[in-house]
Amino acid sequence: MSVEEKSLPPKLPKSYRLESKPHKFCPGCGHGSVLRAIAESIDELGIQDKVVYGCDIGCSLLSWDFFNVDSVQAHHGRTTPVITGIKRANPEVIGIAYMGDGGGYAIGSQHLVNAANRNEKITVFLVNNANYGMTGGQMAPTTLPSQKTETSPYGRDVELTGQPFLGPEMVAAITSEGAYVARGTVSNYIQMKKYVKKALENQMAGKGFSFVEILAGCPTNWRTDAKSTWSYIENDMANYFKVGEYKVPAKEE
Ligand SMILES: Cc1ncc(C[n+]2csc(CCOP(=O)(O)OP(=O)(O)O)c2C)c(N)n1
Ligand code: SF4
Repeated sequence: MSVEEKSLPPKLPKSYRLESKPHKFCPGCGHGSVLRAIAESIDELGIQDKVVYGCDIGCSLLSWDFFNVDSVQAHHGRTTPVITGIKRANPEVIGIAYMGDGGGYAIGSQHLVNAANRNEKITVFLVNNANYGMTGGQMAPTTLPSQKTETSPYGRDVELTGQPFLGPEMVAAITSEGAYVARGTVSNYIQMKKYVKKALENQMAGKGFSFVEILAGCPTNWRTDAKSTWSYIENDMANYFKVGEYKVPAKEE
């Protein structure tokens, strides 16, 4: 039976690659919600045939076949320059770089900094789950003060390791006019999707760099049940990482 002949649940986004569903993320993982918001936005904006999607190293790579769009996979944070190159070679492309906080803010942070500084006309979505998910829950730049991880078993000591990294705040500071920068959370899907869609619209309008960080849960490494996963995102994370829009192009202000 072909994919088209299968009877589908009515609300699956058109841009999903159906052969890769159900997806490969752990139950309760935030990546699935973010990817759904991206898919719905691609559908609503009618850009499926223009999107080139790049995923990083980390659990984001599990989305290499998530969408029915041209896709590429790169190393930590290098998804940003790879998508930049594709966009520069073909400005008609809508380039999306998708990554985790470890890839974007630590191992490959230089790529985010320089693409933002150059105001590259691409879109970066970065999932902040406060740890290195794929490798078993080590401390990331975004790990909260006192948060226990595999490499901070007594809780993160900010005197020793610094304060959690504030990505949208940094990107808003180093981009120039035309950039769109926001932080959303999977605990407010409607708002998060609005930011995701606006970031893509900003690229479609050719205005500048667009960047959205999304707060998300990693229940497998946090060792949390559904209720405490949600509470950690909504309370602990959102108390430190303020959700909202950090930079919008002048005409929209
Ligand atoms: C240079 C380098 N260092 C370390 C690793 C091992 N590694 C693979 S995935 C990963 C963690 C990725 O974490 P993050 O970017 O936060 O994504 P998540 O899995 O949490 O979604 C690490 C450290 C690697 N592949 N390359
Ligand atoms: S390890 Fe964490 S980030 Fe990775 S798929 Fe599982 S819940 Fe998601």
